[in-house]
Amino acid sequence: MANNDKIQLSFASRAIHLGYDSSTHEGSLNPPIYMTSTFAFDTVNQGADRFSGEDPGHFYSRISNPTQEILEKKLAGLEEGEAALATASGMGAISATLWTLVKPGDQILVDETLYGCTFSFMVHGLQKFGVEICFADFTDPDAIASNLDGKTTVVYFETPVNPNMRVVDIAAVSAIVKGYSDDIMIIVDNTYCTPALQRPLTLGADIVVHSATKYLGGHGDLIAGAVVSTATIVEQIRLYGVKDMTGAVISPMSAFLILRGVKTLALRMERHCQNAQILAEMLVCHPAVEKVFFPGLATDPWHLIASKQMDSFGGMLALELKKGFAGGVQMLNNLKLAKIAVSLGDAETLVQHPASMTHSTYSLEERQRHGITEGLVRISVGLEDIDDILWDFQQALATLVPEATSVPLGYTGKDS
Ligand code: 3LM
Repeated sequence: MANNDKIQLSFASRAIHLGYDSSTHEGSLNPPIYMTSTFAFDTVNQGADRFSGEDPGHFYSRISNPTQEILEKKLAGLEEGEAALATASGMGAISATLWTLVKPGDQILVDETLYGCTFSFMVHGLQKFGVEICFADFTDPDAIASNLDGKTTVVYFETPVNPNMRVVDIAAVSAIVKGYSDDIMIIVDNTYCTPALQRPLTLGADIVVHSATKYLGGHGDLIAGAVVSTATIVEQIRLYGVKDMTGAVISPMSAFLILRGVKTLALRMERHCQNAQILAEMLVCHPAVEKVFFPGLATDPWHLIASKQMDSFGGMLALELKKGFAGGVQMLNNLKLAKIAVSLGDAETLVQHPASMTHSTYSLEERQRHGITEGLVRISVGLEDIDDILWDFQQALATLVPEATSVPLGYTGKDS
């Protein structure tokens, strides 16, 4: 949008218009996909100036590309950061960021539970190169304060946490860390929320990372990631983390698909949140269910913190069944509408078993130490009609408690 600085647009409108001016692209309502690896220079001098940074134009798509640039402007604005870098995957964003920021001898202080591949990148990757990884329970301020030391350069966490749905108070962690040292970089993985629900940079974080594969893309048809921060930090990560270290470059086609997905982000998140809330309220009353982990439930231990820092409670939930792991397997195998699949944030409701799938990068002993139980089932609540989602889970759970009524207390669907 040409003049987006002149009026204060809402999030939904900015998600549609920000970062793109159709008048500079032949009036094309949608951004062009610049499928090119290289860019021709008018003169040798112009080429040299592009390489030195004196001329800000593009020169090679491992560094920047016009379609990618439109996406980056949009994501930076939505996260309320100065700049963004779109990458080939969420792991590309995370690894490029950390390779840029740490050196041997540094310590990264990390929440005790992380997405499986982030955990294995830290423990099996960075640690091998002399970076110390220190785990602490970030829901406990004392645990953070007592583990910060002179070697700490980065503090890293997700919230809500994949897969156990703990919620970390971003403002509280930022106050503790910045009170200790302004130089420590606070990185928040905002994949579960997206900026539609939570903007960590406004709560004291320095860097936001994303798996754009998930809600940002929203349709399960691409793998991508993003980093948002100050212009200086983003350029360091672009020119060192991506250009020199990982090469985790986003395809212009994926950038275009995310731009298309983000247009409906606000609308989709609203429906994901509504569906998850209703499903959680049904599940928590179901006789086959032991425990539901969802911050939108008033009984959830993280409800107050989530209410403070999230605009709504998200579309992800987790549960334990009374019959434990075997019960979880039975429920998953009996679902007729929801798909058994990893990933999240798609239109389809996706269910998976973290211990054997997304978090199988932890050993059994590590899962026990890091708060990932063997019976945990994760649900990414999709955009289907809520009555159909409720029906599906009720019929699958009925196989576990055939003696119970098929419509448990708490059911709030249309035909109750
Ligand atoms: C998953 N997660 O099913 P990509 N940060 C978070 C994530 O959840 C993920 C990434 C980063 C899942 C992927 S598991 C084989 C499938 C909070 C990914 C990494 O590199 O774009 O996959 O993002 O939980």
